[in-house]
Amino acid sequence: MMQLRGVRLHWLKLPLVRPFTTSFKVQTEREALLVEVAAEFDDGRTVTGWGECVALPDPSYSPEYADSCAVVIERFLLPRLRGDDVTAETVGHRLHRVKGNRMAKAALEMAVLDAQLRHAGRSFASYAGAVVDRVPSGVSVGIHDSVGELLDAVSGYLAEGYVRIKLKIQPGFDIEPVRAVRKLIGDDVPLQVDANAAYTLVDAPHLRRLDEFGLLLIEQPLGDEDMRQHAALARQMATPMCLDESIDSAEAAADAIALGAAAVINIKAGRVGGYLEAIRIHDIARANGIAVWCGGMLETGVGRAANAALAALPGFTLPGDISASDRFYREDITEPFVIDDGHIAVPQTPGISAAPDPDRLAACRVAVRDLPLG
Ligand code: SMG
Ligand code: MG
Repeated sequence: MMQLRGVRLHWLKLPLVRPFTTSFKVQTEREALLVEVAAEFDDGRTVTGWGECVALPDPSYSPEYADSCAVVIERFLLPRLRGDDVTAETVGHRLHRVKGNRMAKAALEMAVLDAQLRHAGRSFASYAGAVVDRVPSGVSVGIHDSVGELLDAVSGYLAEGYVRIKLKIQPGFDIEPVRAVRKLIGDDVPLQVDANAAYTLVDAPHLRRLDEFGLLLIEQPLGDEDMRQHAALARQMATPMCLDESIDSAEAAADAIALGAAAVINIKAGRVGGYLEAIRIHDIARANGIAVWCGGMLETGVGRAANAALAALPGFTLPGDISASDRFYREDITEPFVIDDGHIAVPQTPGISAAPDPDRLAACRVAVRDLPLG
């Protein structure tokens, strides 16, 4: 058990190596929010833990955004973590009465869990039940101005060794780009698409045209709240339906499975309230014969380390959006993750991730704030 003695928020800005365009925005930099906790344990030792908040700077991917998370952590979450009996496993219950705000909760729980694991000298991989020491690396390729540029980008990633390609699609950039990429890479390279909620059920006949390309899955074609409509679309398509934005909890995962809205689930710990809830979703999906894979939110090395360990659980049967650090960043804030023979190594050191390098942290930081503990 531990008592929180200090909580510090770090706002960072990291330029992207190239713009990343999805159906909802163009990103040229990542504004990251890190949570640093100092936790005092029963034996008197004080240990630092790090969490990464995956929220974007605006409510475009999710209702939450980085500054809303900072406010929620300070005003509503931290007051519930007072006392000397804090454990990572009880953070979720303590925060339960605060509705939603899952990315904020996830970041705080992650920092507490990191401190707890460091104190215990245990890796997150071992704690979570990882069964492999490296995970296959997929890459998410943004929307490009032309199909030619997209093909160049895809060729480059394949040359680096990525074992699965995910294409971002939107109305007007879907059938033809996917056809061209499938022709380029051949039938054997796993290919999938992600619409980030850009279509409606009226587009079903159009989306059905994707069936001819032998895709692994189509990710979140419809709105975040359209669970029933995803089930209806799934019945009209041969391509397996995968949900991302719609799955914000274990309950939502159970509903999606029961409704036939998801044959596959993209698990992102931040979206579902933390790594412990992510593991629960993995367990539910596995018990139901539903494949899962680990999504990405352009994490720094802190969050990337956690994702690599999560993806080493046995139900993660599809390659995740866990690419090398240099897919997004010229310089990371930790030792970079590298792709080796199409795989990313699962960290085995105590805690969830390496602590950020102090010089890199200082170089990327745009703001810092020590939160009152009350
Ligand atoms: O981290 O490799 C990554 C990004 C993967 O495409 C990716 N994420 O909807 O799955 C998704 C998107 C959301 C991120 S846009 C900020
Ligand atoms: Mg997605």
